[in-house]
Amino acid sequence: MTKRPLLTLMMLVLILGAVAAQFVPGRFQKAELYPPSTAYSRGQGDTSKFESPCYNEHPEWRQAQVIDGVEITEAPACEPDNPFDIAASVKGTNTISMATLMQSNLAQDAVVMGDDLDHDGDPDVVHLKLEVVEFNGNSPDGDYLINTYNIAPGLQPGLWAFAPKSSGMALKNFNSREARPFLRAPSPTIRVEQGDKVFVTLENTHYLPHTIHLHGVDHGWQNSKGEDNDGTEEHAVFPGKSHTYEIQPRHAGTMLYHCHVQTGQHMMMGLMGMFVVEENHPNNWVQTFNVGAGQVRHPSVGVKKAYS
Ligand SMILES: [Cu+2]
Repeated sequence: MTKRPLLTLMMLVLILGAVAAQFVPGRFQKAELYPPSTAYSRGQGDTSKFESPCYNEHPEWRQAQVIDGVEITEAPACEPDNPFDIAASVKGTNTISMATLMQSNLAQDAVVMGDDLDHDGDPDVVHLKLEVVEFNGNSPDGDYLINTYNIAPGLQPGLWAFAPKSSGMALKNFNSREARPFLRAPSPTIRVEQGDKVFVTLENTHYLPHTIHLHGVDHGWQNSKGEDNDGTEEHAVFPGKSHTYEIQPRHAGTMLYHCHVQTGQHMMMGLMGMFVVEENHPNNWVQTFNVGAGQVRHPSVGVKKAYS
């Protein structure tokens, strides 16, 4: 009989403990609410204990350097672009050295530079090739899965992006699920000069039809073959097919290119990028593709100009 009050007391302590645990802030929600990468451990005023947000896989890519005569500025950002891609995007995959091309991720016909039509020291005929890539599964930002979308029975892509035509495989190696740094969202910024004759070829490497619509960019309705030049849905480029759009923009500006097939969905899946037309300047070798879509590591003449 003397055991009963002791049992009641123990049960009371357990119940009170369980109630009190509900008020301990963050104790039980943390694991569910936050993906691992955002659960930083913070030292008291000691920044050396901060978890580094950088992989810093390629410290040599971040340095300022000159490749095949192309000056490339330093990249302070975490995930720098491969400087060999930048050099090839500036000089063209057809004129860069083979050693540089081999260290880039670009196919030999990804950025083909042609004649200097106005004799001002830079090429004015530019042939670009874009593919469509799909991202699934892991994000490089953490070891959690990225959101996927049910677009059809059994099809759950995460993201799509246009990518300069590349060489080799899309993943880092056969055991990796990580895309090579060259394949990124958003789609690359494309940069040309006012008056350039630009040929943009979409090689549809994807399983759905897509187009490239050059939104706000000065272009004709038909290309020189009399085919569609506007990239609207009724002129979709089907899987395995390719199509070339021709543009000779008369005005400079910052515009957009995007897929125009099921526009609302395909654009939001990532099939859009900036299309920058710069004012024509002598010896202006622009960085045609900006894969990271951030820092331009080979700034154009107009950007470097000093104004009084
Ligand atoms: Cu599309």
